[in-house]
Amino acid sequence: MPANLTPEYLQAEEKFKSASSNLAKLAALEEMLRTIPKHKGTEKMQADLKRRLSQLRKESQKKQSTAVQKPFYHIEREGAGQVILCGPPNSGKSQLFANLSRVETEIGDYPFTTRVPKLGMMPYEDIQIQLVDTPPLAPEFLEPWQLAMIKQSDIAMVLFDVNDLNLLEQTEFVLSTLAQRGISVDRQGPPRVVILGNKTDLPGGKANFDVWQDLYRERFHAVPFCTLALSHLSDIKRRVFDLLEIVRVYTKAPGKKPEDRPVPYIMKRGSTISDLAAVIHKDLEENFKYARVWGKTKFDGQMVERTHVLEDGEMVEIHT
Ligand SMILES: Nc1nc2c(ncn2[C@@H]2O[C@H](COP(=O)(O)OP(=O)(O)O)[C@@H](O)[C@H]2O)c(=O)[nH]1
Ligand SMILES: [Mg+2]
Repeated sequence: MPANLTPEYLQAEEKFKSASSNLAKLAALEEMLRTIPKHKGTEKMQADLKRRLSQLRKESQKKQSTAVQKPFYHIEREGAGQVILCGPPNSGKSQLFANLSRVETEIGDYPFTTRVPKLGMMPYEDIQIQLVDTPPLAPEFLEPWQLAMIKQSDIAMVLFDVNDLNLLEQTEFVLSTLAQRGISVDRQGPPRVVILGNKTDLPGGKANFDVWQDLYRERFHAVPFCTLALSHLSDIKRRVFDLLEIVRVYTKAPGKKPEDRPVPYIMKRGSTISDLAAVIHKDLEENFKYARVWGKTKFDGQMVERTHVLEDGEMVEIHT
């Protein structure tokens, strides 16, 4: 029998015993799982707790679904794109969410803190990108809406804790679950999938990442990651922006100076000036004569035709 059960654990166990509703039992079980000392001696107990949690969850869901409709979350898109953070329990989703969006969510040293999606906005230079933090992708907690939500997003960022003892099991589960929903992890999309091997800052983390990536070399390319490293955060923001395949375009009226902090139009990469004109106003598109373009590198007030393909950061002046 494992020793070293903490007073917190024993207290949670008391709560479980005296709980009269399923909800209270669930809360107590989660608390037990959170406070149980994590070492070899308690592995069986941990597994048992997870099994009981899963069973109880299924039971209470069954009850719910006969009484009320199952929750389904459709998230209104906001900003320049939607990024969903997903992955196994404790992989760092909420931490990453918090570090990217500066909105508070529960960050816990235990698996099942996030039960419903949480929304935030991630600033990227002068635009905002929507972030969604979600419950774990784990057999005992998977909800149907989670996959529907991933499928509808622009980018799914899948985090793994490369030091987790169950990493391989978790990877197999996530890959097969995504595949079942027709979500491919290799580039095509939508959604575009980014796999992060998180917590590489911990001792052995980099080596664990390498072994894992080597093992899955044929299936995906993961990014070695640490949610606490500022350079990793700015790299991932840039990558998100690139994967969204959008360009920011600024407009100004002919003969006027640009605004101080102009708000960009967000256009799909490959859009032309004609597409932009149509977004601004139908008349502008119809009466288009020419435009002048100022670019980051190439153009400097040159006249262009309506077929000019917009590049990120361009300032456009449309003449009718
Ligand atoms: N050392 C280290 N700890 C991390 C990292 N990312 C997250 N954590 C910690 O891992 C624990 C679980 O993180 P959390 O974001 O709640 O996981 P979630 O269940 O996926 O939402 C928390 O204690 C985090 O602070 C990381 O890159 N390095
Ligand atoms: Mg979380």
